[in-house]
Parts: sequence; structure tokens; C-alpha cells
Amino acid sequence: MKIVSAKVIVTCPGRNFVTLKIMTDQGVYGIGDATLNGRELSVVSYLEDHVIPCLIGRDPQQIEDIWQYLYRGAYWRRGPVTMSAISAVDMALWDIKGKIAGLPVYQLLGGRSRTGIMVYGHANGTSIENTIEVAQEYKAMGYKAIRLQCGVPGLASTYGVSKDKMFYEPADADLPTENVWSTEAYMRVVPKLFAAAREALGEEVHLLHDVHHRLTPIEAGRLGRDLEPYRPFWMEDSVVAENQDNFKLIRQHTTTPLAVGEIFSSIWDAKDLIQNQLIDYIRATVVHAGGISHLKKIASFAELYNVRTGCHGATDLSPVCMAAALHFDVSIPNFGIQEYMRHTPETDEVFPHGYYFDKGDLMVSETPGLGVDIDEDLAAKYPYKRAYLPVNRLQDGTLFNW
Ligand code: GCO
Ligand code: MG
Repeated sequence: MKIVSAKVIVTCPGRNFVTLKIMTDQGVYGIGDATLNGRELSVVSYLEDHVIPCLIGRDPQQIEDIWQYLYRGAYWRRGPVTMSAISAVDMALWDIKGKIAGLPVYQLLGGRSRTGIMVYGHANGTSIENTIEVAQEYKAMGYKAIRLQCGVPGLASTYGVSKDKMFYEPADADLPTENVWSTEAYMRVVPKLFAAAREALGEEVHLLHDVHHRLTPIEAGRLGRDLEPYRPFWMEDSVVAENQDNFKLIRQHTTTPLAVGEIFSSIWDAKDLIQNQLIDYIRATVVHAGGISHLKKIASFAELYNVRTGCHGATDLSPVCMAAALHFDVSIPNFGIQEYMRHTPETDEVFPHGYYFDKGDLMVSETPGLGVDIDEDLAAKYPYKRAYLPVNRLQDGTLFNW
């Protein structure tokens, strides 16, 4: 069996997505997500100019060999652009393998470890009251886990609070939007949000929060400690994960579980955090961390240290990535939770898929392969539209983390 051609499809059904499609000499094809929010076209070029020429003529069944070929062969290892491109190839090859075998990909990964995949939805609102109302709606829809983000009094806007409650889209402008940030104001509101939420939503529902890289370690320790009475499922990205010694300081001050890793691109970003047991959930995901093949390695390593997974699943990860993530999630022993932000109906139409939401879980598709496709004619109706993520400044103008 041989790869005869491959192409990159860029489409914007409400937001930009980059999809790789690999064709074989036996008519079977596979697809993979290659979307890197705000930097999409760099991955397109990486794939078209540097990866596709190396794929032609190779046996698509040699997934691991092709992975190593692209990773080691580049010489310049890791990085989000390289790893998104490799991830897309890996996903597409697993899709092909499943189709040839006549099996959903999770069967090739060892079969099911569970029935449904617990997901968390995003409740956000401009005020605490507003956020709780939305959280009640999520609870009524059957969600067992809800992420809470609310507006910060005194700030015009903040991360995680959207205009549209179902489709949070931070990449919202032709040039980066500038937001203003105050850690003090934020630290005052979040514990109140959690107190009100626990009171209104009851004991059972899991509550999550994303700090989005905005605190220092000691501030994160304090916020984690302030949230402890409300038993959060996790506090995500409380600090940037560049200097990972930061996490030691957070751990000294709080038992709130820590999640990190949505921007990680390989096991080398996560290894020290995992083996030093500085985190509880690893959020690396299929599209940015080397595809199913590499994520399996990260999860197996994490399993040794009681670290569970919590894959990133924002709207900028396409339904192709979500489908792949669900095959991974359902098969591994140390699954924790899966993020799930619904896509727009336009996106769902461009990417017909077999996974579905049921009582707080996503159910994996039983179709051979990944169980997701791309409607190319429809995709062509939505041309690429440049869109940047925002930047953040402190109130005195200093550029900060978004
Ligand atoms: C999350 C993430 C996203 C990111 C987005 C950037 O937890 O879902 O933090 O909201 O900001 O994916 O592209
Ligand atoms: Mg996040």
C-alpha cells in the first residue's frame, strides 16, 4: 500500500481550520487536524512545502516509522508548528489504518477502558449570577463537569467570557485585540464565584477553572487554597509552564488539583512536571502534541505517576481532533476528563462526525477509522479569514500574558 497524494484544506466555517487529507493507491484516505490557532498558515506551509513531498510513495501502514521519520528527519525537533504538522499526519494514518482494518481506531489502541467519556462544558457570564445561571443550564443538559469563568468587576473583558455562550472564540480580530488585566481584581472574584456555584449547583457536579497563565506561583498557591473549600476538580494553567520549578511553590500551598499542558507539544514539555508529581492532569492533546501515537506515550508515562489526562478541546481544535481525542480517551486507563466546547452548526456540517453527547459524556464513533470526514465542497465555501488571539496588558500598559 502506498500514499499517492496528500493535500491541505483550509476552511473557515465560523473559525479557521486546517485539515490534512492523505490519499492511498487503494482508494482509502485519512484525515488529520493541523489547526494552530492564530498561526494556521505556517502549518499549511510546513505541510505543503516540507512534509507532503516526503510522504508520497510511503506505506501509510508504517505509522510509527513515518512519525520518527518526520520528527527525527526534520533535525529541528518539537515546536508547535512542526508538531501540529506531524500530529495531522499521525491522525490521518490512524484513520487509514482503522478503515483498512474495518475497526474504529480505539479498537486498534487496545479497545475500550470505559463506556462514555466525561466532558466538561463552559459556563461563563459577565457576572457571578450570570455564570451560575449558565452553569444551571449546563447541569440541566446533563453535564457532570462544568468550567466556570466570570467577568471581573472593573475590567472591560477577560479570558473565557464570551459574547456567544456556546461558541467561545478568543481569536476574534484581524489584528490582536488588546485586553486589560488586573490580578488583584481577578483574585477577589474567583473564590466568590466558586462559593456561589457550590451553593447553587450542589455537592456532586465537578467544577473547573482556567487561570490562563496569569498568576505568579505564590498567587496561584493562594488562589488554590482559597478555592479548596469548594473542592474544584482542577485549577488550570495557573502559571506559565516555562520555569516548571514554579509548580513546586504552588504545591507547597494548596491541595487543589493542578492541570496544565494545552500548549505543550511533546513529552519533553511534560516529563519533569509528571515525574516530580507537580501536576494532577496533563492537558496535551492530539493536534498539538504529536498525534495519537505520541499522546499515548505521554499518557503511559503519566500513568506511572497517577497523573490523569484532560485533553484540550476548545473550538479551535477541529471535530477531526475531537474524534481522534475520543478514541484515545476511551482506550487509556488513566483518562481524567475531556474538554468539550461545542462547534458551530456550520463547522459540524463541514466535518460530519459520528461522536455525540449523551448525559454528560461524549460517545466515540463506531465507524471504522476516526469516524469523521470533511465535506470539501462545503469547506470551499468558507475561505480563510485571518484571526488573531488577543494580547493582554496590565492597567499601566505593561504587556502581560493572555
Ligand atoms: C481552554 C483554552 C482555550 C485557549 C484557546 C487558544 O482551556 O480551552 O485555554 O480557551 O485559549 O484554545 O487557542
Ligand atoms: Mg485553557
